[in-house]
Amino acid sequence: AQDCQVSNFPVKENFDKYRFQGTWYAVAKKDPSGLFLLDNVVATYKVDEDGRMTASAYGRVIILNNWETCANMFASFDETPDPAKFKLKYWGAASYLQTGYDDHWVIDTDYDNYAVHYACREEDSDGTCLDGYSFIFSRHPSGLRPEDQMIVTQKKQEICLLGKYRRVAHNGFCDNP
Ligand code: DAO
Repeated sequence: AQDCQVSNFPVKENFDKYRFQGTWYAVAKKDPSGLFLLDNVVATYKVDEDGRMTASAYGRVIILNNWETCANMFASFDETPDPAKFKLKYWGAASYLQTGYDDHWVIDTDYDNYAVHYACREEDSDGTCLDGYSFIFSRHPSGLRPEDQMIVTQKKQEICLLGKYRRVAHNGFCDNP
């Protein structure tokens, strides 16, 4: 049986930030409370000259409950003793966009097709997650291959989020930012 303790969630072994570079399309998402990125979410990861992982991301958002726009977000990652566990500092190109400092765990990836991201923002006293979010990324906007879907389903279960995801549409809304 699973205890769903965040500290016990398995993450990618020997995560290689260099192989993770490039474009990832979010194809599914488990939202946190007060969700921000709605759909058309695309993230591009890079490792800069000093070895620091950074990212830029786009996504459709709704600001102040009624204004729809594309958020242009920037992120830098602080490393931790576990190479798959980062702290994500993020901010927007515009001041009205969200800023934050979240966990950014790579639960699993094959670098070429799929990735499972996880962040818990608030842990309960029993060590389970009270408020978290997760992206399922694909290298292709069309989605995951059937063989990757099987692995991803297993990973969703390991992080106690099976059945909590919604599909993330890619309909071109943020293609001309
Ligand atoms: O959508 O509610 C939400 C949480 C998303 C936080 C914004 C993250 C922006 C930077 C993304 C980098 C790769 C995940």
